Amino acid sequence: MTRIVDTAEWQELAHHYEQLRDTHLRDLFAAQPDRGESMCLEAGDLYLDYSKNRLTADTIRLLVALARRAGVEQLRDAMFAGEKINITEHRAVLHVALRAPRGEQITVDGQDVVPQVHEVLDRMGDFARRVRSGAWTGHTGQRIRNVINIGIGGSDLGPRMAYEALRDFSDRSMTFRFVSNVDGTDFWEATRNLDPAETLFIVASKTFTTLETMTNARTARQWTLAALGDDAAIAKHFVAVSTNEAEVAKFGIDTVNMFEFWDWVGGRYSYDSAIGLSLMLAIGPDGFAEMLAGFHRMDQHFRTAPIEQNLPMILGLIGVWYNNFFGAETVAILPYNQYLARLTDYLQQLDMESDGKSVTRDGEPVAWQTGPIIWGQPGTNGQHAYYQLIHQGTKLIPCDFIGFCQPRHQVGDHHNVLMANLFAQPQALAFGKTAEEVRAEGVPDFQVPHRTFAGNHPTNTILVPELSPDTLGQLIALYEHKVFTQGAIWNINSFDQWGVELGKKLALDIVPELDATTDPALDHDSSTNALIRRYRRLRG
Ligand code: G6Q
Repeated sequence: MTRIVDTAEWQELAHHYEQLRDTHLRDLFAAQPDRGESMCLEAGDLYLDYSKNRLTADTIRLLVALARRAGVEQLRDAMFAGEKINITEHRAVLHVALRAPRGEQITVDGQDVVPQVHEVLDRMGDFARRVRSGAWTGHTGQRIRNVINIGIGGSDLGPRMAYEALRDFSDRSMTFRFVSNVDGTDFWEATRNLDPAETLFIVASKTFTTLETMTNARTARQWTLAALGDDAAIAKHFVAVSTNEAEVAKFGIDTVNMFEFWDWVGGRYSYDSAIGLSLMLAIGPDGFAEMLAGFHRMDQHFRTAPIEQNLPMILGLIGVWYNNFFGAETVAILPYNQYLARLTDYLQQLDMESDGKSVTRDGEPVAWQTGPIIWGQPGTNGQHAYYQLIHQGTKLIPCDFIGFCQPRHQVGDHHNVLMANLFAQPQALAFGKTAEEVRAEGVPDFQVPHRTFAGNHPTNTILVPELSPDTLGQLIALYEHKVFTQGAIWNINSFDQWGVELGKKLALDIVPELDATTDPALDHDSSTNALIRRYRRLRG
């Protein structure tokens, strides 16, 4: 198979880059008066303005040709058809089935999976209604007021992010917490002021063998039993979300209280499966269904829109343009919404775990850059911290700005101030400020170079009418499919995670070596041996 970098489409882009690399956004805007209106796309409720990027209509045409050559559409269709495109694990990749409406058909190994999805959603809905109404009580008959999700990585970041995002839609009389770190502090802080008689734990783990999660789950069981003193309490205070029924039973959770998902749901793509149970308890089954409908709306767009109008594909292609031709190493994602405080953390895993690969789907080393480093925080806070480097540093950092037209709460004129910042930053990043402009402001000569802004820093702006379960679903699906598009172009498997699997095993050998009652013969490298010895000595 021809390597993507050896195709005529890639070569044309490389040539085009040489022609365009020094062109300033100021000139692109001057040459095309309607650029701000023409370089934009809409899908569902999302509006993407990509005009402040260092590209022309020709660039888009060439990028679209690259996507066709790379077979992005064919891989997309294979995903929707339930083919096993996760080749290293021989699994289908069907997070899109998690939000398929009742009656739609998506088959894996000849079996339609949509009815199973809805059966679990119905069970989740029933459970959520009982807990939220008080019909489901704790062991002593008290109402459940606290829900703690125990999980890590894909079994934590999604529900945690979405709970934060949608907490304004949640039952405010209930407390929701998330324990992920095996650092005992995480569990201790999450439970320190809670009453076990009113607390429900959701143990969320696809494999139900992850060291951190199982350690936290065992501690949670002890914490519950220490207060309630009766094994029978476990059935009222613990439910599991997993693909592994045998391990759930072994842990002591009645599988009647287990919510299932399937091996064709990747961890980082799973929060709209039963992994989102904590979120459903918070916002209710109807809110959850609304979110799934939002996801589905973007899925439909991704599946049917031509590449030129396909919002996730265009976003992915613009990313390829900077990653592979401009040599940009990172992407900043900057939501101007405090409820989205954890969005970038979530997208960091989605993108970096999916496309952080260095061999092709055929196992050959890649000779091109793959997934970027994703980082960022909600605006406006970052403006007072690291935006300095984006404006005046030496690195090229493409940014996604995400804003909402309606605030969740009308608090004075805060929202206009917030949004004015969202509009002003991409403007300043694109157009900068010339030395002449700075001088004309009366700035003393010695300061002029320091107060000059080169501009030409690329940004996307995504505008959304308002934050809701529906638009959150659309936004997350947008980024899922963006990551998909890029992985398809780089010809990597975006759906395995062998680096994470490695991490799950590495510590297992060392855990017994830290036990103070033993005197282990250490046979690691000299650095690791010395560190372990020092730790043992200082731990006492
Ligand atoms: C996600 C990854 C990883 C995984 C966690 C938790 O795609 O595979 O982040 O979600 O390691 O795994 P379990 O759900 O099996 O505990």
